[in-house]
Amino acid sequence: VILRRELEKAMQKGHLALHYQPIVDARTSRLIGVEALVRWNHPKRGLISPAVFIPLAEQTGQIISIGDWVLREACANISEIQRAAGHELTIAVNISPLQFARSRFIERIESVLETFHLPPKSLELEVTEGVFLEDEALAFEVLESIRNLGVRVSIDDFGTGYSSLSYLRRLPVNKIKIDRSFIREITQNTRDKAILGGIIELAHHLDLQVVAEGVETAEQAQILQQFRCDHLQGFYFARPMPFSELLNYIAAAR
Ligand code: G
Ligand code: G
Ligand code: MN
Ligand code: NA
Repeated sequence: VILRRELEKAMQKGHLALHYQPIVDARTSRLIGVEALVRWNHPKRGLISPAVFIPLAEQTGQIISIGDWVLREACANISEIQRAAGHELTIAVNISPLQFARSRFIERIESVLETFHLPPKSLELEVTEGVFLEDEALAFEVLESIRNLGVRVSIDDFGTGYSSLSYLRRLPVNKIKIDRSFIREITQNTRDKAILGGIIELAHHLDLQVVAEGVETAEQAQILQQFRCDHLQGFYFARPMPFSELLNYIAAAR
């Protein structure tokens, strides 16, 4: 209960911030997008991870207002990010199942795109397989509406949920993000490597793009490149960083 009030205060006082993690093309290492990751800058406790306060916010319902803020903030920053890069980039925003199921979600997206004059394809929504748990038919409907807007959708943490690969066939999404637990041991574990290769090949047969998360070493990046993984994200390339740092990073990479 204390934390709930604290989180309320954090939002009012502007203590939430977005960090951005670069996502690169697997072949060229060129920057193709960034993922927005929320942080709580607590005056006493320092930086608090979303892994701590997002589950809390989901319990209290505060995820709705936090999610709205994250979406607006990310969209407010994107044109400056694109200007710094000198080319179009995608900004990926994590969407919690509760946000997704809300009746006015699509209108929120439309209104934010309009406010910031954004081309819809600049925005990507990352949803987990959790969005299908509550009301599968509704989830498919929302995904269709998002697709009709021209906004992209990726399945985050792919492989950790309940869905099977054959389920993928029916999903109106553009991309899967393979969970980092599948990447961690690919250099030592031939089974993990085989699974990874299989997922990538199948996704490509279904015309889905593939991002690998949690890439930490050059060896992992090389294997993923051999498997024709499209995009890579992880500490090997860059850590999540504040907006101002991202602009410096982009300037240095050009
Ligand atoms: O940034 P970090 O790796 O600590 O993120 C931890 C978890 O919090 C991840 O699962 C990530 O998807 C989630 N997360 C980060 N930012 C957001 C956000 O803005 N909204 C939601 N719903 N989840 C987020
Ligand atoms: O669930 P989601 O994929 O949105 O989570 C993103 C989280 O993964 C962020 O908290 C981010 O800090 C973390 N992350 C990003 N790259 C790496 C990496 O290379 N290794 C590890 N261990 N975590 C990473
Ligand atoms: Mn994510
Ligand atoms: Na993820």
